[in-house]
Amino acid sequence: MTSLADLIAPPAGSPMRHPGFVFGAGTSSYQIEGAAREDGRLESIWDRFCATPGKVLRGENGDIACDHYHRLDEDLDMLKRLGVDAYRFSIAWPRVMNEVGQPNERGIAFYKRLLDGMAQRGISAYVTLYHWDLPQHLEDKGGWLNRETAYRFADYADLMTRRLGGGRVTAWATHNEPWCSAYLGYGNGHHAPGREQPRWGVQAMHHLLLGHGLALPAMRANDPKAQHGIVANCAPGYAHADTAADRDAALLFETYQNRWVLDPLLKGEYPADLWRYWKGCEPLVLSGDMDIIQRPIDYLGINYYSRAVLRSAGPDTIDWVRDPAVERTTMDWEVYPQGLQDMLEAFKAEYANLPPIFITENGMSSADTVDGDSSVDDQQRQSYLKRHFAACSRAMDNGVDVRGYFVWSLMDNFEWAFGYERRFGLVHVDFETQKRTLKRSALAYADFLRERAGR
Ligand code: NCW
Repeated sequence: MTSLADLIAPPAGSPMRHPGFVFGAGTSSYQIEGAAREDGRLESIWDRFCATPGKVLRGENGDIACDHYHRLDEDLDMLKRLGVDAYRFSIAWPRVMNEVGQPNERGIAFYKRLLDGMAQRGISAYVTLYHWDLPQHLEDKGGWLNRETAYRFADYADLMTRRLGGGRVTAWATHNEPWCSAYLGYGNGHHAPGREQPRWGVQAMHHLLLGHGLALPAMRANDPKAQHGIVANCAPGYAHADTAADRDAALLFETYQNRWVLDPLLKGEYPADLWRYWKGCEPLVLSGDMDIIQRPIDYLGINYYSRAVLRSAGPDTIDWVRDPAVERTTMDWEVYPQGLQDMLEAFKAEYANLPPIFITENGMSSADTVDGDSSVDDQQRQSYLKRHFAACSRAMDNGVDVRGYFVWSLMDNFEWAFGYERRFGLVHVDFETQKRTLKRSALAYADFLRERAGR
């Protein structure tokens, strides 16, 4: 008979079953906290974007979200029940600093309580500094198009690592998915602040990466025992047909999706091919910037969800090919576990100095409902996770140094421009009552983690 743990567990003999391998779950501040106007929290670009008609499905916003700010202890107990080694969350910059860069003690106190609550429960902390909620007053001065924002980010990182470091945090990440902040925020306007010019996306990326590099020295000085890194969303591209043109299309996709971020960080340069994709969009790069950006990191966080299949649509132009027959999630993303293995192995081959990797996000959205007996049987998620764990395991068997894996997400939450409809959680949230219900995937994850710990 298969146990609950078997619904999800990595294969027998997998290096992910080793007790040193870190398993966790993740969230981000704007997606779960709510309390948008409490304790001196400033307006963020997501508050403004949500209030702009037509930007978010059904006009939803993060004002209440999972009300995590007021349900901290309950949520910490839920994490404990899951039995995870680690929890990845982000700090809301607008909560912890005022307009002139002074600390907001009430906001900082919340994260101290969170970190103390985790320590009491034996859960280690992986903390992201920037998961997309820029203070609106900085956007009013140009946001990530303004070079100054990179320096303000470094000040913020300095303050946080000084005030919250000292043994409480296992790993800091500067940014979550700078590709999304830059391209979706400034290039195509799907995300806050909703600016829409490719060349803005490219300049915003440069300043995000610069902010990352500028922040590192103070982070290391303030919290020398912690690991310091960054998190990128990455996806492999596959040629639709085995032709030179389609293979080139796949390569160009990977350049714009992955190398745009990873090459500056790990090679100190933008890939030359990027300017075939972003023609005439080269950013303003000052002398010394690339050295700052390529400062060494201790780990690289990778968020993996899906792959893309590409075909050439003329010189330097690519088309996504959509196969209607393949399995998809409610995000309309293809379920393709093999892509995780392929991509990790390709990164190992491509970057001689690839740091240790954490899969900082992997998971899926589905239309989960609570059955009468308080159960949520999210079969697709159980199978999705099991297959992705197996793919990660194969990459590790082939020599890729993966140290941990965080399921996205701990609980259903505000899924940005898609509002509350796309449910990524291991835990179901009823947004009317704020009742949390562990889905079957969560129960299976907990069972696996209990078994692994020999409890
Ligand atoms: S939209 C997006 N997400 C989701 C969000 O909830 C989270 O805050 C993000 O970190 C889930 O994880 C991230 N990321 C955009 C990634 C696009 C990947 C598309 C794959 C197709 C090739």
